[in-house]
Amino acid sequence: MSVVGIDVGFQNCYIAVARSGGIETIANEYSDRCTPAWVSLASKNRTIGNAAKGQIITNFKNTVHGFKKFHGRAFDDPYVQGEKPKLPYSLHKLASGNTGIKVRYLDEDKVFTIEQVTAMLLTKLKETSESALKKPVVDCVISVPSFFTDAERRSVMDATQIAGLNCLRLINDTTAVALAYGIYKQDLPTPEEKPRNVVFVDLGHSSFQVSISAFNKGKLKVLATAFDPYLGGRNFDEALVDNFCEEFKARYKLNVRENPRAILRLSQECEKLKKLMSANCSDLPINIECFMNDIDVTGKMNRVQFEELCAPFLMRVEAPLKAVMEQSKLSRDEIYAVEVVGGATRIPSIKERISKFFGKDVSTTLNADEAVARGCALQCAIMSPAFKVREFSITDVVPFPITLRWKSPTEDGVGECEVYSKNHAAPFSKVITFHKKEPFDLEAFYSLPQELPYPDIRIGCFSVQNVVPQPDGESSKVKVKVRVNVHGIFSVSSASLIEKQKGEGEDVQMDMEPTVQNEGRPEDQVREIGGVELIYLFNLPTKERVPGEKQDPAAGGSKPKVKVKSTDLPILANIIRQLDRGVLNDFVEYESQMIVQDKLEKERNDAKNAVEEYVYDLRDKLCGIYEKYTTEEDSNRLTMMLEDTENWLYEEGEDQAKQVYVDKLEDLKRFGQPIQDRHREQEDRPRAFEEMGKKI
Ligand code: ATP
Ligand code: K
Ligand code: MG
Repeated sequence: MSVVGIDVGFQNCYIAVARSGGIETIANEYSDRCTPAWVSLASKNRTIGNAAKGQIITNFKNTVHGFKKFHGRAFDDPYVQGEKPKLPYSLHKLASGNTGIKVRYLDEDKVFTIEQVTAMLLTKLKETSESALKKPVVDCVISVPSFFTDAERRSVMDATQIAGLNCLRLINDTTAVALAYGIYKQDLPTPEEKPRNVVFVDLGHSSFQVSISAFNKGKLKVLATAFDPYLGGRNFDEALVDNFCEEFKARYKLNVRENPRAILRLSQECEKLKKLMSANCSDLPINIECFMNDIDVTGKMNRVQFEELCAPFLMRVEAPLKAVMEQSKLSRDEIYAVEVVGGATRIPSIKERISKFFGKDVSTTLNADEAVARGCALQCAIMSPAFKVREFSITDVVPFPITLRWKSPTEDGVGECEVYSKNHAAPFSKVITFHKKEPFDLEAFYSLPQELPYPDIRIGCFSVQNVVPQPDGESSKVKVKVRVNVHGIFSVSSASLIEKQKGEGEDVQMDMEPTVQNEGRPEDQVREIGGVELIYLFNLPTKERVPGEKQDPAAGGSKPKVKVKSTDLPILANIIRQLDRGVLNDFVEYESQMIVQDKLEKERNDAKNAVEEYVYDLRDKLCGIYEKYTTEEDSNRLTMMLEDTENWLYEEGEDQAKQVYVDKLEDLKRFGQPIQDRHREQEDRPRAFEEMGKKI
């Protein structure tokens, strides 16, 4: 079983793994611990990560990046529409209404779903982990922003499945960081003592997340989260790009906006400039040669100007800090530390603002780039039976309140109940008891539209089927279990019809409460809402309860023993924006075909490179060390052959099947090998004599 944690960032991905020595962040084949979230499609293969980023100028229409926030989004979503004109590649409205990505791949126009694109990236990250661990990787923990809704989380889960990964938990970025912070701390307060409250701030490329966690020995409880889903390092890059577009228009009469390549180059340079300004206050230059129309451009900026330019974004730092403090009901002196991570927290004025708000210096004890991935790997290690990890339980929160609504033709009106309040503990299951005579629908939605990062408040509709009245015509008791699972995803997970058994008195109470021990807050145990009971069932911080597991009504002890018959009811779920399950399976298959295609293309290229290398190597040696092992005539003939092959490689031989290159190499070797052999023999002879000498 593999223990792998993956931070899939909007811009940068990191992988951490557990090895006997502990948790380690691993490097990819470029010796880079960061793999860019880029995917490039081409006529023969895909390139992913660092290599894809290298394609941005030459193949910009088919090089996809900045796609993380298209998960679970409708094409018509204002965010998607806002991004569209900024992207060098095309977006496409899928039949489902979801956002697709249109590219040319294998010389065909193709539309990929966002799940497929993320799966491509995950395939790369999976391969990187596999080559580091030298074994297949399936199990992993992956991070998502804490503000990701159900639709977004489900979409990421589907991507992991397409990539052949088994995601044990989707963990919130800031929760992963909290785990990475807390698990090694030896001096945490005991469970009886007042907890240590720590604020975690993550400002990445696309978003700003803040959370407060309360730590005691062996556990952390997230108290509150707040966010600005649209504030990140990219806003600062964009502000710089806008600034220089204006400047270059005035100075050089260049319409940069009309040239996607130029915009891409300018963005890269602006990001570099932004990073340099984090370390320098003085004027810094930006120089781009042959920028457009053969014109070289230059510009400059210093930190004061930068801060002025970005003032509207800097101003947005405070609101989430304020919101998280208000929700936690803590005062500033109850905050033990403010830990910051994420690349964009390196901007000095961001740090200043955070530290000013809390009235204390921010701590940077965690690795700003790798803490999320490390937290993911730690969570994976905790969940893995193969690893022994210090007990550490995590209780996370529900980011947006969730409400259930139902109607029935015989019941007048609509019933409604908020099943999860904001910051409710998660994962968490509850049982709701209905009194119904016929099947009914439960519609789940987010009850505070103004808090959601997108306009669609729906989660899904769950139809509880096969409900029938009691034999006496009365309503039946239907127990419905709802839960927010370990990934932070809501569902109506099971339903059962409770029947009174024959021979029981009318006054005998049916079991009102499941007998499973309630670990929730006691005051929440039972609530009556419009004739609907809401029972908080249990709160299992890390492990999921087996779905459909039966409770034993006799185990309660204090309750009268009542005979009831419980029948499981099927639930038909219609989830918003979810990929069709059949289509998902096709995508799994298609991803593996693409992996094979990439592998074949790599082998073909390797075979071609082998011919090329052989040509250069042999030609050099023919005029050098091989000279005395061949006749002039043979040497000339072979040199001619090599030259022909070189020319062939640039023309007809540029794009051939693997076997053609293999055969070509064989041809050359028929002439080259004997020379090589004679050379080796000669080299080996003195050595052989030496050996013999030793023996004698
Ligand atoms: P997200 O968390 O939004 O999904 P991400 O995880 O990919 O995005 P990070 O890797 O945490 O983002 O941060 C990347 C951002 O940090 C980029 O905008 C990058 O330019 C910025 N950044 C990195 N180093 C510096 C620096 N020294 N000064 C300023 N900004 C920096
Ligand atoms: K990251
Ligand atoms: Mg991040």
